[in-house]
Amino acid sequence: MPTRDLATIRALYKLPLPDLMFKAQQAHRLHHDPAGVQLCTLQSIKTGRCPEDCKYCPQASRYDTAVDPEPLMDTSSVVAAARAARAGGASRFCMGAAWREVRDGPQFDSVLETVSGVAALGLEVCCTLGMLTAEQAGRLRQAGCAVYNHNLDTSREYYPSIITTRTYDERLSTLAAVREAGLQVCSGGILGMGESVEDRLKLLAELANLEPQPDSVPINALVPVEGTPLAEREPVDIFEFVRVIATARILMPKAMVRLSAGRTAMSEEAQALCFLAGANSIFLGDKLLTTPNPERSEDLELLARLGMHPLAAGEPEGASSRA
Ligand code: SAM
Ligand code: DTB
Ligand code: SF4
Repeated sequence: MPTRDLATIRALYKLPLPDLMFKAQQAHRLHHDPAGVQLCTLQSIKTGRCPEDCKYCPQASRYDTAVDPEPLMDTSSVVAAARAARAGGASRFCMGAAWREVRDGPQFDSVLETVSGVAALGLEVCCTLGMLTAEQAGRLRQAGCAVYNHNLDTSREYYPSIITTRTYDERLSTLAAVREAGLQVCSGGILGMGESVEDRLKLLAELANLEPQPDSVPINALVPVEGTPLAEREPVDIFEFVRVIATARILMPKAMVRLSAGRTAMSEEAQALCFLAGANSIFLGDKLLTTPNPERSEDLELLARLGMHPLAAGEPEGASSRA
């Protein structure tokens, strides 16, 4: 079992970039196809009017942003979107709702029906619906959901500067409930919110010390959105971003490390560096939940130029063992 104390993590992060990249690639090749990238599509199934105060989020009702609120989508509309995503080459379909938490009742019942419909298309289903109990996570699993996304976002220390309407421990309890129900855990964070490098390393330590470790670790670059308190943040330094990806890859070698939000502000070369550092998943399609993402055709072309290929559904974790 590798040591995952902060000093060791810091020492890794601070290695000369070529050494860090080499270690990350070694870890990557032990558990993954180094040329494979999982393509996921995001769908916001309930948009805006969120009661939480996450300072980065365009969907929080307390900030005046350009997001048009939308009530919960019905099952047939979401299944149609999922079918289109599958036709476009996605193997995982992630549904997000601007909820603080899941509440039992007709809306959750509708989400369960939607999950069954999307799973029946052969897509891997991921949901991100806010806090939930183990019982609710179990119902999602029974409906065909494979993965639950719930981000820690940042270090425990920096968290209260970003979110005050729920605690770090509540985040961790939801992750425990997700695990207890037998769902895969997807949890990561956002870089570029004004946190220090040390905060980023503490986030990695939190994630890497979960037992078991997350199956999937999304690393988002903040998408600064007008109207949110973080609208004016400077973009994160790309080499710092790449270092976080590489460090995450070394600390959590079996996880899918996802190059998530923020790619529209990155060059193709920067994204290629992220793949070389061990990122092996991206969101495909010109919209994330509410903010822009690169065009599907541009992404497919970039992968082709790099000689990389999409991973099929169900293939990733531990599918290939290469030295
Ligand atoms: N409401 C649920 C929750 O917060 O868990 C699920 C949806 S929420 C939009 C999912 C994640 O998107 C957040 O945890 C955050 O990490 C990410 N996110 C939201 N706004 C973002 C932004 N402007 N830039 C980067 N990531 C963002
Ligand atoms: C994650 O870590 N990133 C995705 C997914 N999980 C749900 C969400 C990114 C959202 C970016 C802001 C938006 O489009 O609203
Ligand atoms: Fe709501 Fe999630 Fe946005 Fe926070 S990140 S405001 S909980 S939708």
